[in-house]
Amino acid sequence: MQRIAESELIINSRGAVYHLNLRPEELAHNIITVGDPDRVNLVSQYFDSIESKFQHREFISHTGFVGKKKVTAISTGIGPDNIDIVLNELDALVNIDFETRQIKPELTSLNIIRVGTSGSLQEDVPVDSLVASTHGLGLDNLLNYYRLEQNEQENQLLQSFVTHTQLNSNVCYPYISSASASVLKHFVNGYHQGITVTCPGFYGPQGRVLRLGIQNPQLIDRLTEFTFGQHRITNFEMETSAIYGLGKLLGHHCLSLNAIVANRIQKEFTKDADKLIHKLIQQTLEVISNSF
Ligand code: R1P
Ligand code: URA
Repeated sequence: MQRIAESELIINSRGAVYHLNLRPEELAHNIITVGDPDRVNLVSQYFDSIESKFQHREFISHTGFVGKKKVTAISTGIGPDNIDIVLNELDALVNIDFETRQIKPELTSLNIIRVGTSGSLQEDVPVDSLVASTHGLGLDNLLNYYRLEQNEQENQLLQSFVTHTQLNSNVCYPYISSASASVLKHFVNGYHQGITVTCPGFYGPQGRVLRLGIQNPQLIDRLTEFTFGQHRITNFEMETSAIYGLGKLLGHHCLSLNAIVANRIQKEFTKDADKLIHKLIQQTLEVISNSF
């Protein structure tokens, strides 16, 4: 089997993968990703015990136990480019032998749950509610660098989306990937479900106008109005499609959970983001502890 060169998979002097600064034995197979490095503490404060803590750049990780389940909480920073690093390195930690630098003959699937904040695109998905993303629809282009194959229904949805939004190839080639059904099924009661659109920025790419004009002023309305069969877009943020696309290609079980802090239709922002995030973290850990 082919050996992966030092330049392609960088392992530091501690024997840890370069960006995440984690060795294979320092990662749990149940993983919670958060955008904000400070949020890792909020997750691990609910652990029954903490085994290890590491940091390199914006990638902070705490690993410990919730009941009998080992969990790693790790920060990704903002955006799909960071997700490219995090998903590839998490996968390398379980599926590449760091001694031989070869892909292991038996592959491991990780459970990866994003606990993030998000903006709602629907009036009936108010601030302080929670969304479990059935799909990640990427406007960020990351998965166009990989060989993501979309099925017939996904291709039809994308075609209809491009026609409806008028987002042409000067801006992006949208892609779509879905949540792991086996993880999503645990997040039904108390959660809205819908398509989450992932944007490569917070301002222009999410239709926010401060001082700069934007190419597609109709974008928010078009996203809100879009339907395909029983599917509609509930919200947008900046990581879900990248997690779903790479997770699917690498064989991991991924879910994105969104704490709705802004409603772009009602033009509201939550008064207590911390309370909402704590609730989502506690509910996620409860599912991991009881059902995984
Ligand atoms: C933007 O403020 C950030 O918040 C959302 C977006 O996806 C983006 O990362 O998620 P997090 O709260 O997890 O960072
Ligand atoms: N995160 C985003 O990306 N957008 C929002 O509107 C809120 C949180």
